[in-house]
Amino acid sequence: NAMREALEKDLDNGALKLAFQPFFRSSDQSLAGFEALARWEHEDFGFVPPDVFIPLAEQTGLINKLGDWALREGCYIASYWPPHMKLAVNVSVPQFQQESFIERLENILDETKMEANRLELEITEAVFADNPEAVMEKVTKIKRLGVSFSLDDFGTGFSSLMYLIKFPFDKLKIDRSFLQQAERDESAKKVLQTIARLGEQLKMETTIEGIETAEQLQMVSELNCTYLQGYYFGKPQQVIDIGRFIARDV
Ligand code: G
Ligand code: G
Ligand code: MN
Ligand code: NA
Repeated sequence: NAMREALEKDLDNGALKLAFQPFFRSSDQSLAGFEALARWEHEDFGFVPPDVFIPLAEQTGLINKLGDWALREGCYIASYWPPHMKLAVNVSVPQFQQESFIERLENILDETKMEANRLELEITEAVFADNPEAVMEKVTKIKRLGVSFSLDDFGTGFSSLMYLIKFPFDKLKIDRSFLQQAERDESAKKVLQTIARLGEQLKMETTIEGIETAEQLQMVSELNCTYLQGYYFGKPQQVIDIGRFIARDV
C-alpha cells in the first residue's frame, strides 16, 4: 500500500504537523487550552484528511508511531505555554489498547517535561466495545499520573450511560451534530440542555463543540456548559499562529 509507506516515511521524517484548536471557558470566554489535531500534506497525495490517514494508521499498525508522535509533539509544544493552559490530544482505540500505552505516555511526559495535570486525553465511546474492565483499569492508572480524560463525540456512539457511572471521566465533549440540529429542532436543544445538566450533576465538565455562528453561541450561552469550541472562536491552526490567542489571554 503506497499511502501507508508514504505515511510511515513522513512520520519518520517529521513531515506531519499538529494543528491546534483553542477552547474557551464559557463563564468568561477566556482561553482554557488547545486541542491538537494531526495534519498531513504529502508531496504526491497532497493534503490527506485525518479521517483518511488515522484509520489507515489504525489498520496498518502505524497508529503507535503516529500516536506517540502526536503526544510527544503536542506535549513538547505545550510545555512552553503558560502554566495553566491545557493540551488535549485525541487517542484512538487501538492506540489506547496497546499494552505499552501507559509506559509510553509516562516516557513522553518525562522527556518533554510536560506537567501531567495539563494533559487531557480524548477518547470515544468505541473504546468500551472490547473489555471495558481493562479500559477502566487503564484509565484509573493514567488518572493517577494526573492526566485527565474527556469522552469525545459524546452521544454519537453506542452510549450506554452505564459508562458514565462507572468511569471517572473529567469531561464530556458533546458532539457537534447536536448543536447543528438544535438550531432547527427543539428536541435536539432539549437533549443538549440535558447532557449539559447531566455533566453538571455527575461533576463532569462539559464542552459544546462545533460553534460556528454568533446565533449558535447565543443559543448555547443559556446551557451552562463548561467550555466552548468551534470555528466561531478559532479554527485548528498552525502553532505559529496560536500565540495571538495566548497573548490576548495573559
Ligand atoms: O482535524 P479534524 O477535525 O479533521 O479531525 C478529524 C478526525 O480525526 C477527528 O475525529 C479527530 O479526533 C481525529 N484526529 C485528528 N488528529 C488526531 C490524532 O492525532 N490522533 C487521533 N487518534 N485522532 C485524530
Ligand atoms: O472528533 P473530534 O471532536 O476530535 O474532531 C475534531 C474535528 O472537528 C476536527 O477535524 C475539527 O477541524 C472539527 N471542528 C472543530 N470545530 C468545528 C466547527 O466549528 N465546525 C465544524 N464543522 N467542524 C469543526
Ligand atoms: Mn477531539
Ligand atoms: Na469531538
